[in-house]
Amino acid sequence: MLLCFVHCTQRGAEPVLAPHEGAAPVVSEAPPPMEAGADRDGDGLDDAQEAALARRFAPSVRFAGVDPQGRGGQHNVAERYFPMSVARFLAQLEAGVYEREGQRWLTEPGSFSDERVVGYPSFLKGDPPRAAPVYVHVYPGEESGTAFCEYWLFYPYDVAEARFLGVDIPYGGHRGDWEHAAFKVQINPPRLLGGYFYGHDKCLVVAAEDLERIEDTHPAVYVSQGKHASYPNAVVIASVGLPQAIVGHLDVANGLGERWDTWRDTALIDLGEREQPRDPVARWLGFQGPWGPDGVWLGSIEIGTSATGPTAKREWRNNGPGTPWREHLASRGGVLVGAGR
Ligand SMILES: [Ca+2]
Ligand SMILES: [Ca+2]
Repeated sequence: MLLCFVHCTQRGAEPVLAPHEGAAPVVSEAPPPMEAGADRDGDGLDDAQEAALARRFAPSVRFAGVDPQGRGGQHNVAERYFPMSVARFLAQLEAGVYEREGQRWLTEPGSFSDERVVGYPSFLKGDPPRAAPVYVHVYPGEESGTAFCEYWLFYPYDVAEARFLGVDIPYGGHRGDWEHAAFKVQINPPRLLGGYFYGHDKCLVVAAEDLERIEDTHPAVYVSQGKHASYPNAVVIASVGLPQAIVGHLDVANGLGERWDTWRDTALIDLGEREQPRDPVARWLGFQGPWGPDGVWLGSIEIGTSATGPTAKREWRNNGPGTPWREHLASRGGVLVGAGR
């Protein structure tokens, strides 16, 4: 009965994988240098200045790890599914060659069609921690001298397990996951003006003075284990607004796992604007469909699906208004746990 109520449907067939000895596709996603004085994405900001702002305010991304005190219950596990280079993902999709669980696998090529991305397996772990690029979108704010910096991550898999009426079941996991956080900034002198943290269709707003930061301009972003929602502090918090006795799923964003200071040794790939994308991403930035074939249902309500990409989301170039973080924290019974590092 329970499993009839909570179920995964419209789930694309899993491709049949065979062990493969050949080489994995090799790709380069190196962006062309940003030219000072140029405005190739047509947003009114000097492109070289956009690049400088993106790096100046790039976040410290903190993944979840095992908490020795066990806070987080059944979800107290370390992150295993990390972001991935889109270029590398698409090369694998088109070759039908994947790396999973430390082995190489071969299947039929998938496709990146007008409707949705299909034909790739579940449980792809992404690139090794800190190896993926961060996709950035910088655009001018309405107030003179301000800008917004959005930081987008592509995860090939989102995994989750929840306790429904006391029974643990996998729910909500899906192929293709796009997550992000954004910051409003003052351009000169560079200063953080506020933060916007996303996940589970929420926008959590944080005032500048409440942002955790490194070297003054780099905010911390805590990523919830498996689901990859973004939070401004190390926290354990209900992911849905229902009593835990009915639906027990916690976002464990404790920051005890991998730490990724994205302004150091990370490719920050500027997306440009929807109408004028940059060369490395022009092929896929305008794609409006889901980046995977999965759907998850609670009765007749679709509660999870393969995610759409940056420009298909309403938050693209549209940060705030949202829910004040402290208000959300209190309403969900969230507990700040402190990363201890
Ligand atoms: Ca520009
Ligand atoms: Ca731009």
